[in-house]
Amino acid sequence: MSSQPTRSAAELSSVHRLTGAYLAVALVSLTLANISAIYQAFDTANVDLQDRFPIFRSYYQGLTLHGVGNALLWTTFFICGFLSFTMVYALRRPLASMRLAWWTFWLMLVGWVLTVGAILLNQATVLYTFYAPMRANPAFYLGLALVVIGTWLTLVNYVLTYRRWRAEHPGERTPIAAFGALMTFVMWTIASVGVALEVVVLLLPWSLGIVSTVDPLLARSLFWFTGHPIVYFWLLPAVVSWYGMLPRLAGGRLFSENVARIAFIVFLIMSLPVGLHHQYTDPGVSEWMKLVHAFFTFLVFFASLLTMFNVGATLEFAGRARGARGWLDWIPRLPWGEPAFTAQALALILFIFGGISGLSNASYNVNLVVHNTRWIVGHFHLTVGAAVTLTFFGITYWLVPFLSGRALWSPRLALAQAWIFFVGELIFSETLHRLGLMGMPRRTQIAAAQYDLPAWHYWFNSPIAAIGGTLMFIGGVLYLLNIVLTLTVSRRPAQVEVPLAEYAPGEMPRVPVLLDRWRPWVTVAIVLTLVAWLPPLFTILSMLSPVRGVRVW
Ligand code: HAS
Ligand code: CU1
Repeated sequence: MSSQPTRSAAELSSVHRLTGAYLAVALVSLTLANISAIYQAFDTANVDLQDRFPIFRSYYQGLTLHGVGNALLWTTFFICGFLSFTMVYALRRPLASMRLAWWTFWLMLVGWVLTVGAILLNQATVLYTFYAPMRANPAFYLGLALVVIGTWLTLVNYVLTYRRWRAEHPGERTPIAAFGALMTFVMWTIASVGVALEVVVLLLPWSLGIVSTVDPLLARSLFWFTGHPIVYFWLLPAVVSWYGMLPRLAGGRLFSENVARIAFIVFLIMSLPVGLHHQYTDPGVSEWMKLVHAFFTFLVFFASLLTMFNVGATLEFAGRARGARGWLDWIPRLPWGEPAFTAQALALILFIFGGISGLSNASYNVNLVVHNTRWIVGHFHLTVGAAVTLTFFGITYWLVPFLSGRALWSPRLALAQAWIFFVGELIFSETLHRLGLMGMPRRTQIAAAQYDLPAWHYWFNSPIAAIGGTLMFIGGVLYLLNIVLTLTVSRRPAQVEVPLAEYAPGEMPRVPVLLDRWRPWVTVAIVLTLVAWLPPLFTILSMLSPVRGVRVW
């Protein structure tokens, strides 16, 4: 170990209940969000489950629950739990304030109840992007605002924790997992200013009736200021696991800690100035600024390419350490019998395809073909739905046994679960990309739409998507089942260690000082953000055309 453990195991364990509480809310979000998943999968195949089993008031209420519950709540609560745990164990000291941490959790839970309550009561059927002028109940916006404030308080706690650690360990390099956890929250806190302004200045006063109109383009643009970097807020915790924990799960060492740091730094400085790639088709935004955001998008892509190289090399070395000699036989030598490893390895494989479709989206002219079609749905299921979610599944497979002291109820079921989800995701996303190229729209209940193309329903197209979606659904159910049975039925004690890298004193990676600094990189991030966002926001502000709200459901 680099630093002598500064605190006893008992002191570190103060974070366990907090992490468990966040995971519990994350799992409830995932469960609720995916009740409607099967409705959507079947809708692609032109089968209207909503009509036969109307548990939702409309297809779109279910779709809102799906998007908000998965993309916004399952992710955020999982991340707060997992990264708090990671900070504590990587720095080997408790959080600066457990009292603040618990207040933060309760605040976020109140936000969760308001948001989910508004959706379940059919008062916020506005989908997860909540575009104005669709107007939700104020509780929906207020709830989301509380969740965001909770993430800011989480950063405050991490920074205080980090400063104390720094005072105790002058001159030492920040362990990579803690570095990544901090990066995630620093990047996110800068990024979330956009959606905070949107909600507090525009949407909340408007939904409360304090002002009567809202400007849709301004609201959308503030949304996408946050809406692109939020995808990296979801991804970076997975990257923390790939760099900080997967190497040990695979039986090896991270190939290059410095390349890992450079990737995190690129994620920090390039995640923000790219959001206009979601608005290529929007009028009222200069074409030049769209082009600037397009080029910056190619730069942020680079951070994931570095990750691909670094994690790929790490896994190859791990396989060779297990005796592989040929070109590719390191792959079967990896610990495929270990669910915590396998789920994350399968996530990585799916992320390669998600990256490819991301690159197509980012290309200005290609985007015009795929924008607002099912292609985009295919893309984000491979990224947040697969790379991130399968990685989180893998993390749970060691974290829940560690926290509960009970061995995973069935490792074999967990392995089957990861593979079923992987195959389902492959089929589902491939088909959605194809349907998107045929013009099948997204955010649309196909089974009730007035327009339809016979080619969409050719057996190889939409029915196959429904099969893929059903496999993913089964994968989700098996995951929940295993976790619940672990917590209730499993009697064997867990034999799990936190898979953070440990180094003997002479083996520490040598890290240039600049790769362990904050101020220069945060400054670059803020400057690039201002350069990329001030001009379009000024233009939009100079030609506001506010409208009244509508309730479309
Ligand atoms: Fe995206 C739309 C561009 C990544 C999520 N994206 C979305 C939406 C979501 C989303 C949710 O430019 C829809 C938003 C909405 O509702 O409208 N995206 C990109 C690009 C990347 C990218 C260039 N997206 C993500 C990630 C997400 C995510 C990550 C969630 C976590 N995306 C776009 C664009 C749009 C968009 C446009 C707007 C489209 C439109 O018109 O609306 C890149 O960052 C991707 C980089 C990824 C790679 C892959 C690296 C691969 C790795 C795996 C290594 C594998 C190994 C294998 C080592 C370069 C690291 C190991 C081998 C073994 C054998 C185990
Ligand atoms: Cu994006």
